[in-house]
Amino acid sequence: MTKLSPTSLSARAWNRLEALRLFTDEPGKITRLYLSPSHRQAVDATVAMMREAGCDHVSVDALGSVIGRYEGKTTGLPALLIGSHIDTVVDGGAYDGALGVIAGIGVVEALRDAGERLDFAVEVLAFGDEENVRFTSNLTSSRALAGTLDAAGLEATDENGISIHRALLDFGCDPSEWASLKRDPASVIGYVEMHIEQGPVLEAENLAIGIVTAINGASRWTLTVSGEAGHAGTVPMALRHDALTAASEMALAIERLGAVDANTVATVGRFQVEPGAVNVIPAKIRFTLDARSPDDTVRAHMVEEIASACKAIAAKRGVALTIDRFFESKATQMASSFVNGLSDAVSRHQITPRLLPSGAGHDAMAMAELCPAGMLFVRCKGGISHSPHEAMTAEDCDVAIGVLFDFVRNFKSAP
Ligand code: HGY
Ligand code: MN
Ligand code: MN
Repeated sequence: MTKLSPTSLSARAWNRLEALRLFTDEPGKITRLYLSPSHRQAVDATVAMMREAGCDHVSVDALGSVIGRYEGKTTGLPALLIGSHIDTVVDGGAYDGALGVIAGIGVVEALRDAGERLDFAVEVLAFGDEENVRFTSNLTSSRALAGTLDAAGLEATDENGISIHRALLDFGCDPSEWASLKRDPASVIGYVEMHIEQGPVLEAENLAIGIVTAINGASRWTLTVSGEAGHAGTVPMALRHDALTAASEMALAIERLGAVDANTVATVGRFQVEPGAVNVIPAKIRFTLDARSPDDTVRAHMVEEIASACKAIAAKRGVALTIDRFFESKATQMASSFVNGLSDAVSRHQITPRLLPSGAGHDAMAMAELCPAGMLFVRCKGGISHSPHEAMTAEDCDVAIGVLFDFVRNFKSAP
């Protein structure tokens, strides 16, 4: 088994990661939202990287995903898909998503450098709408390939009222082609995604790599609390209908209910105050909920409790509450054939195979609707992610690409 020469491949991969991190809409931070100007730059750079690495065909699809195909022994064979996303959160890190795309490009480059063609094609996919930050729809680009996107998904708007449909036209895509992106299941043999762990387990156990067993399900809501604006100097405390203090009590209830089960989490990530003046009692608060669990029944019960608690607080405080449940994803099991194949590849690299669930969502959730899916986790510093302090090492990147390359070369699609 020829191991990858760490200097050439991982150096090129590492340089590509460093190149991608420069594409941002907020200088000094990494903010690359779906269909933003920096996403367009990252798409164009990824096209060039895929070509440079030896992909036979590179294209940008109707939803802005970059697709690089490396043919097998003959043209047109079913493909093993290797993907992740190149969009980021606001002020995020350089590795969440990008690592999986760069690793896929690295595998194609290793095959090309070795002059190898496999019994299947390899396609590298750089999705653009995984973070669900700009628009209320999520996993749009991967769901389009899986065939689970509906037209309404393209009407989701951002906070400026721009729809995905409109943003795609401005991006240079033709959104009317979205339905044609659905892959024929016979044309794909599986999907594998490499991603930083975004958690502390691998680092704590001094492991560079882990194998994902399942991805937690998630519920995401926007809650709007409407109280009564008033003069901060004249309205007695007992007569107020302060939207902010009501929403704050709801946020604390969410924190309490999210902690009931050891494996659940509940987060208020965005909290917008109107009118937001120092001497005006807040009239309206719009805040978000992100609630997750590996068990869909537990999550359903938790969010039911959260809704009841928020409604009771609204009634007690005399404010109005509306809840927009804009995203829901079920817990997703990874295919056992992939868990086993990835474990074997990890063992061949003298690393103890560590199986673990993913608290974070990934494009693999969408792709698992199309074909068998698997994920490799790579250690990241302090488990930190969705932060400018997200970090990993070039050595772990090299090991990870070596394991992925090994998995791909030894992959046998199910009979
Ligand atoms: O939020 C998530 O789990 C993913 O990073 N979008
Ligand atoms: Mn991610
Ligand atoms: Mn993320």
